[in-house]
Amino acid sequence: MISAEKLTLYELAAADRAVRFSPHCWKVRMALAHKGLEAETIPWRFTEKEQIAFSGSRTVPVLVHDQHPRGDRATGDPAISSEVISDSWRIALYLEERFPDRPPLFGGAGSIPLSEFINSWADTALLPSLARIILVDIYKHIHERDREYFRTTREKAFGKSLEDVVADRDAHLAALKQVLSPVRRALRNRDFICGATPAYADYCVFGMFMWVRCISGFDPLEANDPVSTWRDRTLDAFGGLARSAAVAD
Ligand SMILES: N[C@@H](CCC(=O)N[C@@H](CS)C(=O)NCC(=O)O)C(=O)O
Repeated sequence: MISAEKLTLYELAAADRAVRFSPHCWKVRMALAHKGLEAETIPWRFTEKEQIAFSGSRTVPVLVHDQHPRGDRATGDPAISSEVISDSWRIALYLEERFPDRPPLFGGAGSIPLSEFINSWADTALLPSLARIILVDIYKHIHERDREYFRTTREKAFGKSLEDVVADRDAHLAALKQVLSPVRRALRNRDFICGATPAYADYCVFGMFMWVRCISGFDPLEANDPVSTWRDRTLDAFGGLARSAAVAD
């Protein structure tokens, strides 16, 4: 990136602001690393809606891409252009379009719909399955200012108390194993969902496991599960970026 550009990423933080646990923010973190881009990250909490109101979004990730005149943003010159993008999928598309000379996230335009399918699968099948295991861990580790909001909104979504949602862990683990079957099968013939090296579809699934890793001490995968081996490989990508991320105590 030329020195006149700046990327800023708003991402969800736990009570410990170093712990960034949003699955969707992790998709973007990995996408930025894939493209070799650096971003300043700003911790954000569930109830700080006014802090991202400028984006028109009530959720993170939110990415701001500023371009400054004269190649030097240290002069205090106002940005000549400032793009604000919310929603991890839209951010991934933006990065691919704005940084075409960097490694591709999708392996060509023809693969974008397939990656979108994987992203939707991760959000609608894998995320709820993992939520049934870690919901109370999230509650325990978020800032106390966020707790009532989190409990109210999530209990409304699940139609029961957080404690009741996670009550039958063994059943939820069995269900998760089943949900992960397509990933397990895809990994029989290759190291990553996208092939020999990871790309955005991997990050869509991996983001969900970073969510669990950063906010819960519990590992829902068995060590001999190929999904666990794939997760290890992805934890090591980009110099161990994800492996070195702060986790909740
Ligand atoms: N489809 C959105 C989902 C974003 C989302 O749900 N973010 C959560 C954090 S993981 C959030 O900001 N939640 C705020 C809230 O629940 O009020 C994306 O992919 O970016």
